[in-house]
Amino acid sequence: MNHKAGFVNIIGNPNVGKSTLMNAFIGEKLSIITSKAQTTRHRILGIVNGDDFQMVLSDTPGIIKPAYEMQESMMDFVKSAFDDADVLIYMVEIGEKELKDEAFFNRITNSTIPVLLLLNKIDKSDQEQLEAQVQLWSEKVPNAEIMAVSALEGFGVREVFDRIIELLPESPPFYPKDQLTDKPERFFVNEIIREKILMHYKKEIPYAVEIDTEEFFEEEDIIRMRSVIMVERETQKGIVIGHKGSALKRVGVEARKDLEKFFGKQVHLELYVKVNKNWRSDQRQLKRFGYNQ
Ligand SMILES: Nc1nc2c(ncn2[C@@H]2O[C@H](COP(=O)(O)OP(=O)(O)OP(=O)(O)O)[C@@H](O)[C@H]2O)c(=O)[nH]1
Ligand SMILES: [Mg+2]
Repeated sequence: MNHKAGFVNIIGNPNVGKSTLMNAFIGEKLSIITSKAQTTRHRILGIVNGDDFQMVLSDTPGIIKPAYEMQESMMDFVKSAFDDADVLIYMVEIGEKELKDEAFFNRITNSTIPVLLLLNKIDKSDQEQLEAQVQLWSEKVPNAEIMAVSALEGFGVREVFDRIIELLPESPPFYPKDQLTDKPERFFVNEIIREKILMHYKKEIPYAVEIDTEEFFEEEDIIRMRSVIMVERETQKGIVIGHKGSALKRVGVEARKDLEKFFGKQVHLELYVKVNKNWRSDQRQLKRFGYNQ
C-alpha cells in the first residue's frame, strides 16, 4: 500500500471560516472560532491520520495589512504557509471581494502547486448568487479548482477532504501517527481563554490581550492551571476585571468548562490580569509568546 502525506495550508481573509474548516476536518475544536476578525494569531497544525495517509493541515491568521509587530509576525506565519504547502486552500466567503494584500494574491494565482478555492458560507446564499460567485472566482483565480462549501454545516466538507487525499503526494508520514497537533497543551489553554475574551469584550480589548499560562500541573484527577491575562494599559485591566470582578469571573467559568471538555478532565483555573505595556510591539515579548518562528 502506498502512503500519502503532505501539507495542506489554509489561507484567506479574516473571518471567512478557515478555523471552522480545519476543526471540521479534525473533528475536534482545535482552533478557536469567533465572529471577530483576527481570531487566529498563529499557524496551528492539525493532523489527520489514516492507515495510508497523513494530512497535515495548517490553520493561519487571516490576511491583513500589518499595523504593528504582532501583526507582522502573524503575516510571517501566512508566508511560511505558502512556502511548504503541497496543496493550498484559498478560502473565500460568499460576497467577498479579494485579498487586501496583492502580493499574497499573486502568489496564489501564480502557484505551481494545486490550489483549491473554497467558496464558504454557501448556506447564506442562493443558487443564483452561488453561480455568479463561481463565475467571478474562476476568472480571478483561473489556476484554482473551485468547490462550494459550508464549513459550519459540514456541507461539501467530505468532498473537499477526498479531493485533498487525491492531491497528496506519495510520502511517508511527517509526524507520529498518533500526533494531533504541533502545539503544546498550554497553547490551547491560552487560546481557550482568549476566545472568551474575544467573545465578551468590545473594541480594542481583544486585540490588546495576550494570555500566558504560567502553571499547568496535572494530577491524577484534576489539572491545575494558572494563567495571566496581559493587557497593554491600566484602564484595560479595569475593564477586563469588571465590577467586583464579575467580568473576569465569567471568562474563568466559561474557559474552565471548555478546558474540561478539551482535556477530558476536571480543571482548576486561576486567572489574573497584569499590565504589560506595549507587548504587541516588543520583539522580545513577542518571541516569548511564540510569535517568532
Ligand atoms: N453561516 C456560516 N458561517 C460560518 C461558516 N463557516 C464559518 N462561519 C462563521 O464565520 C465566523 C468566522 O469563522 P472562523 O472560522 O473563526 O474564521 P477564520 O477565517 O478562522 O477567522 P480569523 O482567524 O479571524 O482569520 C464564525 O462566526 C463562524 O461561525 C459557514 O459555512 N456558514
Ligand atoms: Mg481562524
